[in-house]
Amino acid sequence: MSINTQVTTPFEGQKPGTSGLRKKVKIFQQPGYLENFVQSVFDSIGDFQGATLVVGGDGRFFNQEAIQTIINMAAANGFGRVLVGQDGILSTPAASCIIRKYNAFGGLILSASHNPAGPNEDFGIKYNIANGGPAPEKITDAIYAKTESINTYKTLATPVHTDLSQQATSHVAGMSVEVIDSVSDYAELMQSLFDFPAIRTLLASDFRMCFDAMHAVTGPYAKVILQDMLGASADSLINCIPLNDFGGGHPDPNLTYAKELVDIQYGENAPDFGAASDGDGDRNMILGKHFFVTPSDSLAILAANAETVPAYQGGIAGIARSMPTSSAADRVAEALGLNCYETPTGWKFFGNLMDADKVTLCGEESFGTGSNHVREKDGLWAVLFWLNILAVRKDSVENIVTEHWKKFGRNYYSRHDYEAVPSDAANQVMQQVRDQFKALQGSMLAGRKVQICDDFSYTDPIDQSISNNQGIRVLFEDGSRIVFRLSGTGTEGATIRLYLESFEADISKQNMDAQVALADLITASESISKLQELTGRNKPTVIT
Ligand code: VG1
Ligand code: CO
Repeated sequence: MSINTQVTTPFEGQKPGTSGLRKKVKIFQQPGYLENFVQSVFDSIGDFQGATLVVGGDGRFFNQEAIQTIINMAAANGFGRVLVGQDGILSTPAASCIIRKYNAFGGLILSASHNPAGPNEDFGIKYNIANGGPAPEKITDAIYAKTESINTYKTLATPVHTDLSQQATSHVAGMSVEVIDSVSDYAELMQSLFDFPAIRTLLASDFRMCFDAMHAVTGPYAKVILQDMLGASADSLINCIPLNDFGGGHPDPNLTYAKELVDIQYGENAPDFGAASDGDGDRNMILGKHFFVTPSDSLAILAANAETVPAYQGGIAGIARSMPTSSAADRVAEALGLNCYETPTGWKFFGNLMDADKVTLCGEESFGTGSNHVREKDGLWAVLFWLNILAVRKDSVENIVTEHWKKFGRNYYSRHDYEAVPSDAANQVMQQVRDQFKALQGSMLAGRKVQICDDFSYTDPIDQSISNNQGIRVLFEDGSRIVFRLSGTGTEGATIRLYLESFEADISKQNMDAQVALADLITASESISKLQELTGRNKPTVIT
């Protein structure tokens, strides 16, 4: 079959952000747009002739069309085999699992995660390397540089359409295309990690749960694992049919966007446990009866209870968290004598630490937790981890969390997002704080002494690569923090994230509402940033 070397010209702005390239579907639908990016990936990753590429996505609008394009380009570029999830479906952690299990060269994951989907919404693509994790910055930088100079891409002169609806192997210009079960490899991995018999017993008792797939990719995974393998009742799984527009929703598992689940968990006769995951299945939200577990606390609690899970019974090597994530996990690491690392935001920074066995568990405040079983954060893994803890400890979510606070202290934590702010205003807010670094240092703010103000930068302890400008930190002597960061995943204007944290060791003061406990820091953050004044917003879009 003949290869077509198609002449093209660069598109502006094909720069991967925190997690891949995300743009409006309409932008991706321009002729050559996806092709330019995919060719730029292929030109930046080394010699893959005859090797295996994993392809799959979260099922959003444009997923299947993009997969057909990628299959033709992979064949024209010399890959030997493509593994693709049935119907084009692979959750992000399942893709990571499959890349590792089948020794693939890498994978292309089609997702804009929790961003809404549909013809007028978002699409995304990212490249994961052979360890199953997101490509590190040196590769994403090379990909971006290539998109700026690209002049040809390779595809087949006569495009082939692969039937993705059946598990079967076919051949495209000498390359084999295997349409595989999207769930089974991942389900098998989960079974090898957790105490399935104990969870099955828990679910067979009077314990009640509710899992919300938010009409996104985890529906089929939850059905197989929670329902078929673990015996959860059908009515305990909601919104489990993946839709290409996620039912018009915003599959971001937080207190604002997962409203249906939150109403159930805070309603009358609420289940004992509630959980949700996001568009591509790498995030999780954990709820108890009338109780919300912050993602930062969740990471700390998983670490403190790791010995309840068969896979981690022998102990864990260490914990890593992204900079804005609260230091609750650090307290556990300290108490257990474990390694503890603080990285920039984005899962790509955890890969080296896990590959070098420096850490076992990783987490982000943005509802992401995971371990070295794959190289992505993993929503259902976190749900199973919690179920495993509940099965072993036979206690409520609320008790487990409040007991944890009593032992380690409570890190009050909240994130305020101001979404789709004009970029100029967002940059002014950041500059406003930067301009005060000197004056703030050593001064009193919100009744506390400021210890350090800086732009967070990170040197990777394994390969020594440096990442600068990863968020502005105002650190107080008592361990409290105010952090400002601009999002790297949005597709409209800029999103400002304001992260707030304070520590409370006094047991009698650990049961306040986080917004109340953090009120003085919230006021102080406005006084130093003029955020609301400069953006014209009088409240955050989302509070988590
Ligand atoms: C956000 C989160 C970050 C996460 C990233 C990708 O990035 O803050 O912690 O790793 O999304 O998650 P940003 O740059 O918008 O703050 V996902 O679930 O979109 O793959
Ligand atoms: Co996601």
